[in-house]
Amino acid sequence: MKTALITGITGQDGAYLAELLLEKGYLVHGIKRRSSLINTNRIDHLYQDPHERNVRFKLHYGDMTDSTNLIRIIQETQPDEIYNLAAMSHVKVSFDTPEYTANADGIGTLRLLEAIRILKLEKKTKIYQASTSELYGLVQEVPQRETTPFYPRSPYAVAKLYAYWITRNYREAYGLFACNGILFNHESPLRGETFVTRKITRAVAAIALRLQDCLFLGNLDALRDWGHAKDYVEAMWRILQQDTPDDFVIATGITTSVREFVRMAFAEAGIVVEFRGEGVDEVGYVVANNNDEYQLEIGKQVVAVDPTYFRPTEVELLIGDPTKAKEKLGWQPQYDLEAIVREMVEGDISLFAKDGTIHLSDMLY
Ligand code: NDP
Ligand code: GDR
Repeated sequence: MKTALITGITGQDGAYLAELLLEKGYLVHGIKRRSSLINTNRIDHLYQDPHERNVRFKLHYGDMTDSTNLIRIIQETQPDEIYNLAAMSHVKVSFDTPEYTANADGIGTLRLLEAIRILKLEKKTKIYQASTSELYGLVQEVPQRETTPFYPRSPYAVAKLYAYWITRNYREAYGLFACNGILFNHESPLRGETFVTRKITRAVAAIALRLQDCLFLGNLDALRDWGHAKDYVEAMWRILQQDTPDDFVIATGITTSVREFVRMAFAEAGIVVEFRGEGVDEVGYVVANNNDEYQLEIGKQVVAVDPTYFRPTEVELLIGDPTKAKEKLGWQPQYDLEAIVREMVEGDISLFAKDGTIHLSDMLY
């Protein structure tokens, strides 16, 4: 039985990856940081009573900012594969907490790589680093591929740039099986509520159910290459199953604006939204309602721009070229954007129908 250690197991990708590895027969260890409330909703269905025999899913308290803790967990678990998914992953928040982001996302990766060396596990333990399309930042070339120059545009992306290069350096310097997956945005019903896709699908559900009036967003022109998290964790696993360590772009090759995502999400609920105006004065309003369940009047304004959500430096256009992953990993995304939007909107409508609470966090970023 292979053993995997996942950092960031309570996150969107951690949950899907844990599920995938358990299906494949792995013993899965996850690192979870301490929180004042239990935040294991995404992985509760994988829970196994630790007092039973043959438990294949185990959680350990830990933090990417604590080397002693990481070394000890790796020593105890002796993993064949480490997936480093833990990060302060919100681009806008990284402008508020730049030093912490550098520590957790940048130096945190170094801590794991050094732990492998300190414990002399170079021959045994492979490591996957969650690199990101944010590395490309200011457009240098489209579509972006493995050889496209990086130009990070946020403290998050700069921290991830360090993590990318330290991973490559440990591969070249010490022969570690260390790989970067340069993943473009990937979404799902498990996506954090303050990333734009989930913020939109939650708002569509809340507006349709008349729990919320209007959705406030930042840059509607931003273009993203959106895939499904389930497809992308499959790519992570495939990257570590190669004969030699390498770096791969994982993307769909199709880009869509935030504005278009909003239209698609409302359309999924039967509500047709159009936009008028420009810049901070742009608004989205209802032009047709094809769903009798939702009492939304024609002309109602449901989207507005709030400059609070603008970023000091923005990434305007991401579109990835997944050719290398297709050829070498045999990887192919199964979901298109329409299917992703449908799953997310349906998920949020049923969530709000059960519990119609708007949380404070819905107002942030
Ligand atoms: P999430 O934000 O959903 O999950 C992040 C995880 O990291 C959570 O489990 C979080 O714990 C944990 N974490 C944060 N800080 C620390 C810390 N200091 N110590 C230990 N754990 C910590 O991210 P995703 O699942 O979406 O992304 C996974 C990884 O992939 C991240 O590194 C992200 O930067 C990267 N990435 C994501 C992409 C995407 O589109 N989703 C695209 C490219 C890269 P808690 O639950 O307690 O907050
Ligand atoms: P991103 O994701 O920054 O690409 O990082 P996010 O969904 O936050 O933003 C995507 C684009 O939408 C614009 N936008 C808004 N974003 C948020 N969050 N809230 C808004 O109200 C809003 N309005 C417009 C943003 O400006 C941006 O252009 C995600 C994270 O998962 C990273 O960890 C990962 O590395 C990258 O994807 C690839």
